[in-house]
Amino acid sequence: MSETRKVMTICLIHDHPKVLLGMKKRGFGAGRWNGFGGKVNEGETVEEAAKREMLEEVGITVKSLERRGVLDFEFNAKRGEILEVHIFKVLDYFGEPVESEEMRPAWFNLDEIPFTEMWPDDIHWFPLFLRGSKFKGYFLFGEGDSVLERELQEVQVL
Ligand code: 6OG
Repeated sequence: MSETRKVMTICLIHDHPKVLLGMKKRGFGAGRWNGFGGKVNEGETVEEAAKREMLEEVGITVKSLERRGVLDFEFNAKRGEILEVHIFKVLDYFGEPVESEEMRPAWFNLDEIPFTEMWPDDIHWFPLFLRGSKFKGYFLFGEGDSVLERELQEVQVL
């Protein structure tokens, strides 16, 4: 069976003990808290896309970032269409979070991360992200918020 891939980004700012999330106001994933990001455009590197989305969605200029995870997502109802999501930690930035048409930002204490209002994969990889690991994984989603298959491993190199 042929496979298509959409490459996407998620950027997270972890200023201990808080993490910046955004409530997605429209489109895919609306109503969930998530990091900031979107699709990688043609002619753009994944890092460039991650920085562009941070500026567009929350008004933050990213000076440096580090890739920390790559996750493949697939929906049972749409087998063969993989969302390849690259997860970055923002290391250095300037600006303050500003609400956009797409996202309403808020800082969360690490013990108050709203996992029940996030994509169901997040509860699995957030702990790895927060403790500084790099990781790779695959999640297959079924109806509603069910996860039918899940693989997640820490890696040294992505
Ligand atoms: P736009 O469609 O707004 O980008 N995204 C996911 N994030 C998590 N945690 N889990 C998923 O499981 C996701 N699927 C997509 C990637 C969509 C944004 O949502 C993220 C992008 O940051 C299925 O361009």
